[in-house]
Amino acid sequence: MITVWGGQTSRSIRVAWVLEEMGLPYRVRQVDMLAADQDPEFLAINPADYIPAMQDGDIVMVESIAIMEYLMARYGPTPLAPPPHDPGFPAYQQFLHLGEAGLATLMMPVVVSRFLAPEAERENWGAAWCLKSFQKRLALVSRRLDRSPYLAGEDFTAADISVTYALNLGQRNCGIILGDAEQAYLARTTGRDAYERAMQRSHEGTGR
Ligand SMILES: N[C@@H](CCC(=O)N[C@@H](CS)C(=O)NCC(=O)O)C(=O)O
Repeated sequence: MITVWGGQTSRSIRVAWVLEEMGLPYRVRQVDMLAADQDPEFLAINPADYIPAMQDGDIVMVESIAIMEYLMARYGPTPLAPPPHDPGFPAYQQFLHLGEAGLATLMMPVVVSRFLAPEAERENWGAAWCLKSFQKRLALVSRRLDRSPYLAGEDFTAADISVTYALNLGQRNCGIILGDAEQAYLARTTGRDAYERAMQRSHEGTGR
């Protein structure tokens, strides 16, 4: 049984969503990131102390996009990952990684500055730069959505799972304002049954 270490509002939702889309059995082990240093079971899984982590038998992995790629490669084929000669493959590959490396990662300095930094350090140049970069990079998503309903083309793929998380994070925690096309896109992706189930399972989870 695959175990996903994480929680409902974290990047572990990407992993649970892939598992739901693929119909694979799994359990969610919730991690309270504000008390993770008192969770030795979790620290044994990821001593670097961040989520998500995934355990599949003897295999333990971190990094949400790498975990998604592992699951799709090992338990696929799946329409979530178009094959290399599919016309949608280059866009798929780009947006799969843009969702984390190009977008969600930029939100971390913004989130920690807003919610965790001492009062005097909340407004800072670095976080403002990250926010501006995120907004500029959104142009890539917008341009693509002008041309097709999903990021790889006509069909929903794991690139949409990756970017949906980033857009939700920006909107929910960082004051990013999305246009109508991006809002309609989020309604399409998060309207999927597999997303609903992943959210539900991640919320219920299993305790410590
Ligand atoms: N690039 C990593 C980022 C992981 C990450 O930043 N996770 C957040 C929660 S969504 C976290 O655990 N933050 C706490 C920390 O890094 O100390 C991934 O995609 O998995």
